[in-house]
Amino acid sequence: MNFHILTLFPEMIEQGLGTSITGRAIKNGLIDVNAVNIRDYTKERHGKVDDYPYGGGAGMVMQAEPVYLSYKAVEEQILAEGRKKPRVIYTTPQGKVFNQRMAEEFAKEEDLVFLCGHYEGIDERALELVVTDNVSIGDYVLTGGELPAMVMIDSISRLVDGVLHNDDSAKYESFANNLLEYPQYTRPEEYMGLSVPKVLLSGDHKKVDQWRYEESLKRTKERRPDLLLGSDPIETSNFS
Ligand code: 6GU
Repeated sequence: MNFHILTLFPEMIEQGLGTSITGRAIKNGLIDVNAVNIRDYTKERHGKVDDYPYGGGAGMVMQAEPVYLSYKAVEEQILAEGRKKPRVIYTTPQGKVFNQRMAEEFAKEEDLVFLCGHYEGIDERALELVVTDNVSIGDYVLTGGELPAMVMIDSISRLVDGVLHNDDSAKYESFANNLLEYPQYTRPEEYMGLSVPKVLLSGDHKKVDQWRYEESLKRTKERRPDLLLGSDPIETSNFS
């Protein structure tokens, strides 16, 4: 899986994803992170990539050309290597809110391009020319698209075969079947007067599975009833 990130801050992406599980996945060749500096594609002096907005208003707007040319360079490389034109995700609070189902859909792609904006945004013409998907990570404002791109790349990467050591751990967790994960315990059996639920010590796998399912359901009803109502169901199911 190849991630290409168009950004003014490539070191932020490299540092952020170069650590921990994604860092190991890069070293093992399971994912590739190609952070492309948009500034390398300006033809203006002093690496200028932004300008005042037409019509006035606060802040600066990223110019169309360096964004367009940096995308074209990535597209050219992908096509030259014999792969198809990639989806291009623009990280923006004006996009569809990212969820596990979208992570699963994006994980099927061989290449994904993330376009990270800064300042007051990007010239609309560049977006019109290159973007296929507008995606947000939630209803709040951030200073740039790098953190959202890293959030999405992290959640997509852990769905790539081999990235997680335990193959099962990507299945039985929060949001699989629209349920939150059940509580987990490890040694010791008692801590500060609090005991591990007896069923988990019983060795009866059927009873353990049943208990975990009930805890998942209880937790989802308490904390995220919206998931059960299925406003955005990952898998349509009926709970009674
Ligand atoms: Cl995806 N991008 C930016 N720039 N800001 C955001 C966001 C994304 N999601 C919430 N705020």
